[in-house]
Amino acid sequence: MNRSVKHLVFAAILVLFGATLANATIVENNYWRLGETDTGAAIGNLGNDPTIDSVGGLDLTRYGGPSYVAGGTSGSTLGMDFDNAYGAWPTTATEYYAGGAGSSYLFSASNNWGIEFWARVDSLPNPSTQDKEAVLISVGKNSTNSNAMIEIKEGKLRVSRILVDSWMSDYTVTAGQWFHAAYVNNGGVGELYVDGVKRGADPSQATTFAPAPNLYDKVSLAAITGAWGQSGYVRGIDAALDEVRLFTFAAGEFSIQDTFYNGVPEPGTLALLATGLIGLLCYAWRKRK
Ligand SMILES: [Ca+2]
Ligand SMILES: [Ca+2]
Repeated sequence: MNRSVKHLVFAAILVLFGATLANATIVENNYWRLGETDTGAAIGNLGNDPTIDSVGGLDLTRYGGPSYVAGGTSGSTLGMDFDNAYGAWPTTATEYYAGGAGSSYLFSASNNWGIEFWARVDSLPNPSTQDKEAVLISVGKNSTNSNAMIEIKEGKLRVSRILVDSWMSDYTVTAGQWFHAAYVNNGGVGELYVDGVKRGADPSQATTFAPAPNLYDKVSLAAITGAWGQSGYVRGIDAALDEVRLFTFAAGEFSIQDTFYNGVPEPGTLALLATGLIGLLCYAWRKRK
């Protein structure tokens, strides 16, 4: 093996190693790509029923007529658009996805979990005349009022748990603009990140999203699920969502760098690197002979 080939091989190994390490601390629980894993999905088409969870097998049922749109970030070709109307409270969502884990729970970890997604809010409710909160993502439980939500209130992103607690982030939503949001329960502290920057935290009341994840057995996109959803308060939003992921991480190990706020890694990238590395090794081996 000559010197330059050795260097190239070494560099390729380093890149591969680095790429593997980049997302090492996040353990995916559920991952809804909202298009890429749905058979026949194309921009403008009615969303599939169900839409596929490519990790945890919790496929979500379609309600109403959400449709595929162009993806919200690099590495995503498709996302999902919801056109819920706003009215006087209580309004009922007409377009959303929802699913439940049945008799089990969404997580087995007791803390250190998160949810991330890309979102584009198409229109905002008028807080004085229309339903005040518009729900982007909700996790909840069928039998109790445990719904926890990431929602829009008075133009800002807010984290809320019905009848328990809520707190505003300082992030003002711009209609029509995609952004990345990540809520994490990080060692018992609720934190909300937008586009990679922490925009709110709840150190005193970590119950916003309960530390005990066994409160949650349902998840919904663009509406509330759980007990409130069943009571008819299926409050929704006029927005598009993309690349929704529930995850856990080792205590103290969360880094926003491990989320998708810089875009979704192309599935081909690692394969391409591996192919390149094998090619280099073959070349070096042939040269030696
Ligand atoms: Ca996608
Ligand atoms: Ca919409």
